[in-house]
Amino acid sequence: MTTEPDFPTDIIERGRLLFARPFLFVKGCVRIADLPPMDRIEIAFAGRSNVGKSSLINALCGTSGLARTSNTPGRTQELNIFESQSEPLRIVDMPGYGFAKAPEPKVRAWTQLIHQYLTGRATLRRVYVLVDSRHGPKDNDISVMNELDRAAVSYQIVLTKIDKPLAKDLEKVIAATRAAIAKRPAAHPDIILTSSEKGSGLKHLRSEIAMLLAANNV
Ligand SMILES: Nc1nc2c(ncn2[C@@H]2O[C@H](COP(=O)(O)OP(=O)(O)OP(=O)(O)O)[C@@H](O)[C@H]2O)c(=O)[nH]1
Ligand SMILES: [Mg+2]
Repeated sequence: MTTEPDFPTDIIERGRLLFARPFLFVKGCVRIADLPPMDRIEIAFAGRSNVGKSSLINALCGTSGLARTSNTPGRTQELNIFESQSEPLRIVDMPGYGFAKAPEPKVRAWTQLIHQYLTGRATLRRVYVLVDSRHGPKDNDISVMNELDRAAVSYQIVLTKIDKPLAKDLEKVIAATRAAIAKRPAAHPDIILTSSEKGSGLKHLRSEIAMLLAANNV
């Protein structure tokens, strides 16, 4: 298993405190016009349908029912907004992409909403692109990375559900993911390994978010 970067202790502590205090659900947005004003830093969780975006937000915030999760792909259908009560930080849970079974007009509307949000939001400081650790990046993940590189929006890959694959298979997926992000201008060089089920990688992710706040002078 790869090791996590060494964060300064004050950053680790800030990350812990940030998520020890409540995050509240603010609203679900089906249109860009519904989004709250750009008055704070935003981070978004994007990824294929069913990859574990909503579960990871719940695990991160320590609140099981904050974001709605489901076994059925296509659970999250809006840009769901959560806000910290202690820091000027907003978390956006996005609908998943690549869900072929949804009705075509819905898929088109989601795709457009995701695209507009990811490439046109000035306060969006980091996109966590979630990738299933059993499969590695797929074509639609690569398309999203291309789009974020073009728009110069910072993103970081999070491998999800690491409780599922065998260690040797996970190592192969990590290597493939490293190769996929090498030389990408907007990609963070570190990959975060998580399991919402086991709580793995949460400290790493919280520390990255605390780093982001510090880097933005917040
Ligand atoms: N084993 C395991 N299962 C997980 C993990 N994270 C999520 N799941 C399961 O994966 C399924 C999908 O999780 P969600 O969090 O709803 O996924 P999502 O990416 O938000 O899905 P959409 O909103 O449909 O795009 C659920 O059945 C979760 O219980 C994990 O770390 N380990
Ligand atoms: Mg979801």
